Amino acid sequence: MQLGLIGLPQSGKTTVFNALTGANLPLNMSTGRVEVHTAVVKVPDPRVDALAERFGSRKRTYATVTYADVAGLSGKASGELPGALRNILQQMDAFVHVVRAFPNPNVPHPLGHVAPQRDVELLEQELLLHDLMTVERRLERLKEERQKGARPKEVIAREEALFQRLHQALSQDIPLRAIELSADEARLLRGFGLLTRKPMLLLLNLDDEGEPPEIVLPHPQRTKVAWLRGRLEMELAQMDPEDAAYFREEFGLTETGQARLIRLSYELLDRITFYTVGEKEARAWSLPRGSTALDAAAAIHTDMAKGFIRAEVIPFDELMRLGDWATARSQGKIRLEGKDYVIQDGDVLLIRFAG
Ligand SMILES: Nc1nc2c(ncn2[C@@H]2O[C@H](COP(=O)(O)OP(=O)(O)O)[C@@H](O)[C@H]2O)c(=O)[nH]1
Ligand SMILES: [Mg+2]
Repeated sequence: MQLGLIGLPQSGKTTVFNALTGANLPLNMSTGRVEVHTAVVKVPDPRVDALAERFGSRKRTYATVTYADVAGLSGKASGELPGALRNILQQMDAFVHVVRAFPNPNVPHPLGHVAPQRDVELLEQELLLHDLMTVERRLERLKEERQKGARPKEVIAREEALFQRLHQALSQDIPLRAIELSADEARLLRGFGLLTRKPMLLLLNLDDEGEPPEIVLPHPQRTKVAWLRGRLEMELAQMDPEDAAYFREEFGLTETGQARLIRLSYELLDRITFYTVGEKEARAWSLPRGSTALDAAAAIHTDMAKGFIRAEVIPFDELMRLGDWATARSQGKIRLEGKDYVIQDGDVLLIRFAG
């Protein structure tokens, strides 16, 4: 799962990238070219830790997300994103929009002064315009297809109705992430790389002190707002842990900003997490919401899916309350589920399969 850090030049994207990933990319490197740097990050998960401690697991494996530091958005909202940038943005599963909220006289804002609400709207305009053009092109194509009779009439009509709905929304500055779509419609749109369809985390990048500004969202669906003291967190991420802990206390930062944000961005992806646990390993697995026991088995190993017999399932909280698998089983708390069982977030699974 890939999260793209986007934002105006000098908003602190690379700083935030370094803070989140522990990387050490150079700052102030806006070359005007399209550039991407990626890093894979573990999603901190107290459930993995609790399971590992309870079961004495030797290894802990967390879910991961990939962050991509994407340079190149101008904030000019001209509508024509450079092709290379468009390709990169279309591949992302969600965006983290780094919004500059730090005053720094040494770092000029590309638009003259710091105004977070304006920057949020400006970048959204850029994404909206991109999608509007994509949708218009598609509507043109569908019209041609209708005239040629290339595909069955009903199929084209259904697609046209959907794209018209999208067009109407986009023309009113409504991002597509705020629109209700059926599963079929969502599937149909998947290949079009519509940027406002992707979930969005607005990350206010604050200075070492000061409160986060208020952001007004006319369409808050599938959007989260958070803040980070970007430069401070980057410096802490690059210190040795003891010194970092001392400074954290000084600045009143309890949980690491890094951990908090990684969790939040994982939640944005609307995935569910299930777990497997044994003496060897306690492990988190990430799946799209709505996945079945068979999908879970396939995620672990193809042989498990092929020879699937059943899944033994217990919710994390219940397992922790009862203490261990044997107790849970003797009390009849382990459910036996078939292939089609829809996995719930927090389920602990044991897959029985014929190997
Ligand atoms: N004072 C302050 N400066 C910051 C903060 N975050 C970034 N900067 C500075 O802003 C400049 C641009 O940061 P950079 O991460 O390269 O921005 P990018 O162009 O969005 O990747 C650098 O000089 C950073 O040190 C912050 O939270 N506070
Ligand atoms: Mg940068």
